[in-house]
Amino acid sequence: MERSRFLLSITLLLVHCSCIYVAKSTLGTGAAQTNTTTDQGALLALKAHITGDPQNILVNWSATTSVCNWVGVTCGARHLRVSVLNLSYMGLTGTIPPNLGNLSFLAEMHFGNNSFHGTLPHELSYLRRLKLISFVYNNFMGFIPLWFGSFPKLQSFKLYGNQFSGRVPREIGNLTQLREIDLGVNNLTGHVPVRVFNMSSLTTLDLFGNNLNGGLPDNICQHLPSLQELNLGRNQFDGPLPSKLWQCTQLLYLTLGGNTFSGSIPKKIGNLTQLREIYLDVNKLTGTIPDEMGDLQNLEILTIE
Ligand SMILES: *[C@@H]1O[C@H](CO)[C@@H](O)[C@H](O)[C@H]1NC(C)=O
Ligand SMILES: *[C@@H]1O[C@H](CO)[C@@H](O)[C@H](O)[C@H]1NC(C)=O
Ligand SMILES: *[C@@H]1O[C@H](CO)[C@@H](O)[C@H](O)[C@H]1NC(C)=O
Ligand SMILES: *[C@@H]1O[C@H](CO)[C@@H](O)[C@H](O)[C@H]1NC(C)=O
Ligand SMILES: *[C@@H]1O[C@H](CO)[C@@H](O)[C@H](O)[C@H]1NC(C)=O
Ligand SMILES: *[C@@H]1O[C@H](CO)[C@@H](O)[C@H](O)[C@H]1NC(C)=O
Ligand SMILES: *[C@@H]1O[C@H](CO)[C@@H](O)[C@H](O)[C@H]1NC(C)=O
Ligand SMILES: *[C@@H]1O[C@H](CO)[C@@H](O)[C@H](O)[C@H]1NC(C)=O
Ligand SMILES: CC(=O)N[C@H]1CO[C@H](CO)[C@@H](O)[C@@H]1O
Repeated sequence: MERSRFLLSITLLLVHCSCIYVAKSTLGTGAAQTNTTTDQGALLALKAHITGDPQNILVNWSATTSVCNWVGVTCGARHLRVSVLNLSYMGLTGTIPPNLGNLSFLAEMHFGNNSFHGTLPHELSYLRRLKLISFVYNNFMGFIPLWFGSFPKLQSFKLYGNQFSGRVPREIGNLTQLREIDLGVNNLTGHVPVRVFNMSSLTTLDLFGNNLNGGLPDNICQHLPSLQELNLGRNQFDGPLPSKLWQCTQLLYLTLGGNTFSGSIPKKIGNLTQLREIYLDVNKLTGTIPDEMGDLQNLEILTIE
């Protein structure tokens, strides 16, 4: 009697539990499906904005298969929402529709080496989980939107090889997780906001081949302890080389060539013992090459005009 009542209560408990479980999982699947539909809608809108796909790569981007199986698309295991969109090297031509801002679980956006053009819709600012943005080697134009400063998790921001114009927004300085900034080979003008030289998370700062000008803060390296690559080549930077450059002790690559930097090469450059490549050519530097440069044991390339 006791035993059967005990068993009954266990059975009831199990039934009870599985009811809750079923209810929960139905709810979960429902929400996921709704939002998978949202993701599908966003990507079909992107497909509709693609005017050239010579290799017919997006042929299976259709409602007959789940978005998670579409080429270039990766879904997160937990939510089954689109987390990575990798359209690099697909030879695509087209524009970015505002609907991409609906991919609310997107963490990585790789659009490199295609022929996307036009401007970036502000709806992309809804993508709060973004960690990586790469639009390298496309034909995007317009200003770098200020809302790039609003991605709390962004680690890598690459716009190399487009036609972005205007200034480097100071809002980039808000991105406390940012490690890589690559804005090279665009048409950016004006001064680089001091805040950008003050982002202690940075390992790469590449502004090569723009029309940026002004001097560098003398204490530039006090706030960039992790910097491994600094590329400011082919711009219109001027003034002296920062005397505290030697404090960027992790530097591997230093490119300052093709500017109008003046004055002498700081002796303490010899303290940058990790340096592998240094480009100082085509500037207005004067004086002699410091003997201390002989201390740079890892140096493979040195150009000085
Ligand atoms: C879609 O196409 C890609 C390559 O063309 C292929 O790897 C993938 O399996 C296809 N997916 C489906 C669901 O057919
Ligand atoms: C993106 O796709 C390209 C070509 O399909 C591939 O080479 C590259 O490794 C991919 N990148 C990532 C981060 O998956
Ligand atoms: C997706 O985004 C577009 C444009 O930003 C919007 O009009 C639309 O309502 C969104 N669709 C869904 C299903 O959320
Ligand atoms: C990417 O595209 C650029 C310009 O179209 C080209 O110079 C570069 O070699 C390409 N990168 C690769 C790895 O194919
Ligand atoms: C950047 O941070 C400042 C405060 O430090 C804040 O006022 C501003 O709204 C932020 N900008 C963006 C785009 O998040
Ligand atoms: C770059 O900007 C300058 C002026 O800021 C303009 O005259 C020039 O046409 C631009 N070049 C391109 C390729 O957009
Ligand atoms: C640079 O960062 C330090 C703290 O990390 C802060 O005290 C200083 O005000 C910042 N300078 C600028 C110009 O943003
Ligand atoms: C910089 O290098 C000199 C030798 O060239 C050395 O005496 C000095 O201690 C080094 N300073 C630091 C901070 O590493
Ligand atoms: C689980 C999940 O991501 N739910 C979201 C589905 O989409 C709606 C509307 O876009 C959001 O409010 C939910 O949070």
